[in-house]
Amino acid sequence: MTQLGLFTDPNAGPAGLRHQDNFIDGVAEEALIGRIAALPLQRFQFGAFKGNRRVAWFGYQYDYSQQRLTAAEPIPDRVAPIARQAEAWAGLSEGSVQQVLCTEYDESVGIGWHRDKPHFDKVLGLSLGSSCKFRFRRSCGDTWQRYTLEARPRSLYLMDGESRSQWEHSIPPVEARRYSITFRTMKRP
Ligand SMILES: O=C(O)CCC(=O)C(=O)O
Repeated sequence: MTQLGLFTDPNAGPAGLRHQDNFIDGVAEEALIGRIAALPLQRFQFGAFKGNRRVAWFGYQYDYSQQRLTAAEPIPDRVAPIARQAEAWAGLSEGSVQQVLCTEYDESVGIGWHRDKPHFDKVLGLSLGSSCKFRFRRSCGDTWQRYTLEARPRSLYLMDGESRSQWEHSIPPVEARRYSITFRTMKRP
C-alpha cells in the first residue's frame, strides 16, 4: 500500500463519482416533472419481464431480448437544454449525451443492483421529486464494500471511472414518488 493509500478514507465514495446538490432550482424541477409525467411512460421491459418503474427512452434504447441498442425517438427539444447543462457541469463537450432515459418511481418502487450497459460511457443522473438512497457496492474478497449517496431532489450525480466500471448501484424502494433523468454518453466503437 502506498503512503497515500494508508490515509485514504475508507468511507470516501467510489472513485469517479461526483455529486452536486441544488443543480437546478425548484421552478425548473417542477417544469421537468411536468414534462416527464406527460410522456407516454411504459413499464421497464427487460426480456419477458416488466419492472415497476416507468420509463421513456430517447436517442437509444437497450433491447434486452436482442441484447443490443436500438434507435429511439430523438432527444426532445424541451429536454436538450438540461442535457447541455449536465454536460457543461461534467466538463463534457456539447452533444456528448446521446441517450436520455426519463424514469418515474412510484412510492415503493426501486431498482435492483446493476451496472449500466457497456455500450454507454459516462452516466449522469438528475433526481426530481423526492430523495433516494443511491447505493453502491463492489465485491471485496468475500464481502462487499458499500457506499450510499443521498440523492436529493434537484441534485445531479456523475458516474465515471471506477464508480461506473467496478461498482454496481441500486435504489431501494422509494418513500415518495421520484423521477429521474439519466444522461448517457456513448463508448467509442
Ligand atoms: O434513477 C436513477 O437515478 C438511476 C437509474 C438507473 O440506475 C438506471 O436506469 O440504470
